[in-house]
Amino acid sequence: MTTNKTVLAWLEEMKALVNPDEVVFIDGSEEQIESLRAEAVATGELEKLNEELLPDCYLHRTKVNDVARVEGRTFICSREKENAGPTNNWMDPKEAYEMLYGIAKDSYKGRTMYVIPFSMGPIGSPLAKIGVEITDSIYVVLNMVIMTRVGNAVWDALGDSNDWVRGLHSRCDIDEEKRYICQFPEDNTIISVNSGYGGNVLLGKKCFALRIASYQGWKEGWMAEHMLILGIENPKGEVKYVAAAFPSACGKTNLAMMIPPKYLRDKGYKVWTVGDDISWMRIGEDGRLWAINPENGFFGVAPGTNEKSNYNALASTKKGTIFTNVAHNLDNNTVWWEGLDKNPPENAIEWKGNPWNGKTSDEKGAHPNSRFTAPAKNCPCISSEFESQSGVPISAIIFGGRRAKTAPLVYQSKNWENGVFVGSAMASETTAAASGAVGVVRRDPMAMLPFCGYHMGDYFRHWLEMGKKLGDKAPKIFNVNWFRLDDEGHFIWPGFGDNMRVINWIIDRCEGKVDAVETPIGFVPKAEDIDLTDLDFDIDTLKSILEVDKETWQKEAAEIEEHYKKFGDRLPEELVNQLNTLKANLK
Ligand code: GTP
Ligand code: SPV
Ligand code: MN
Repeated sequence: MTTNKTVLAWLEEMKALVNPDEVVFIDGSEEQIESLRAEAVATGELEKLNEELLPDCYLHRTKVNDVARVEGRTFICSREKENAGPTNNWMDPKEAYEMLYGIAKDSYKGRTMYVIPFSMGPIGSPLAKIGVEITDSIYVVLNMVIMTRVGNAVWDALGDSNDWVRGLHSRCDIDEEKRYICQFPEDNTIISVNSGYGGNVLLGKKCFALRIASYQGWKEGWMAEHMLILGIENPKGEVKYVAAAFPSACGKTNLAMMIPPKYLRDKGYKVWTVGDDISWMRIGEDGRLWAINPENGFFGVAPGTNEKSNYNALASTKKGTIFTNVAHNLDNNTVWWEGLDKNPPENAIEWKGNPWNGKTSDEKGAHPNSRFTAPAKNCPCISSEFESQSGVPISAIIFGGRRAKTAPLVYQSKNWENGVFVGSAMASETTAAASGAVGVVRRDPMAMLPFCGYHMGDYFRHWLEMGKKLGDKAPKIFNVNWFRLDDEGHFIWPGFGDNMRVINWIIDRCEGKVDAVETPIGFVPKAEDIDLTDLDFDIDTLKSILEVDKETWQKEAAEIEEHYKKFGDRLPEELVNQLNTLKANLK
């Protein structure tokens, strides 16, 4: 419990609003967690899976209308509309509070109010921040216990401070028409109603660690980014860290846990996971950029995860994991999803809760955005720096997306400013991680389109300012694209563990060990510098995906110009100059 007056006053206010039958403080103890699991099993909210094969693992199904983030119903409620910028939905905070409190009023009647104190980042780290979420869902409590650091130690770390984020979640009736995910960056407040799906309700994740934190980072001189953090150990035992921003369901978890090809493992290369989704970064006393992963678990995409594609993610799900919207294999009380193996269960329940025969059905067993919530400590390649209070120093920042054509496998920006341009112009095909059409190319600057808590023109300016402060200690900025398609629609590059071949080139560039070819968009590898040992992949194909086609890029430049118009006079001059330079280079 806490004696913090600001917390107690807010809890009183919330309790009067939502009117619960009971209030329970989550203390982080194993006994309490176990009793909540039992209660959720008793009500059917969770199903307990096979204790021998999947100890302490559970299955949950959300409502069919509630399976992904809802960008159209996500709002930034800044006092000035202009400050939310052209890429966010905006609502006046006064009106938003009134409407949301109206929806939440008495919504916990007959239910319990759970109070979750949580830390984003190792408790007590100077890079960490604290939040308090109240919820009426045990599923949310148990997911937050995996995804963040929860319990009494958080109250101790908070003390009397008022520097904490308020999060109100209410399931209400899971009514899509009344679903709202609202961030109030100026008030450190989040209100989420009428959803029970991950990214909408685990308020520490996208709502706090990106939307609120990006705003805090802007005001306080640090960065909150949609980035994985990966350590690469070379045969000498030296570890270099990279951070990579890819849009939702574009490969962060996979890259963060990849297994290098055998010939590299034999030489002594190793990969260490620090984070798979979010990175908070500050300039350290040595002038370099230092990053922590504010999370404590992985909320990963299930479909496509298998022994081969992502061994470490699969291994992470073998105990203490909550599966959401996957298929339930009734023969052995385990779970299944598309791409797990070639042996779908015959006697199963699909994600919506209907009987399902995976051998004969044309329907999917798991939702394309079905997820696992797995403790980070389960990951076989979790970094020894995962709990580090100071984080890890970042050598390279990598942007990337799903582009069937246009973007080469990898290129390096010319400098920080040019790298910010590359990030600001990023585009990717939409995925099932958010509701709406899938496969449509859209501009998604720094993979932050759905997550930036303020005007994106100001966000670009903040990136440029960070670069000035970092000077020659700034990480080098790269762009990758694992998703080039051939004329038959197959991925050209093998991807997954073989991405290590590209990461090694990136590290070599950071260390000045390899040259590159200068093109109008940046530095591209010489094909022979991407090591293809033991890979059935010919060098001409590699050349074809390293090529920068002028005509295609002229079209791309015209689209970037169009995209830039939205930002009006808040678009930094430097980026306009970058675009003009690109256009001139392409002449
Ligand atoms: P969020 O959790 O939504 O932020 O997603 P993410 O960026 O962590 O994506 P994730 O690693 O879960 O990958 C999403 C999908 O992309 C999965 O279906 C993967 O199998 C697929 N994928 C990941 N890496 C590669 C790759 O290198 N090549 C190809 N072709 N597919 C990949
Ligand atoms: C994403 O969509 O980028 C995710 C999953 O990582 S969610 O938590 O739903 O945002
Ligand atoms: Mn994500």
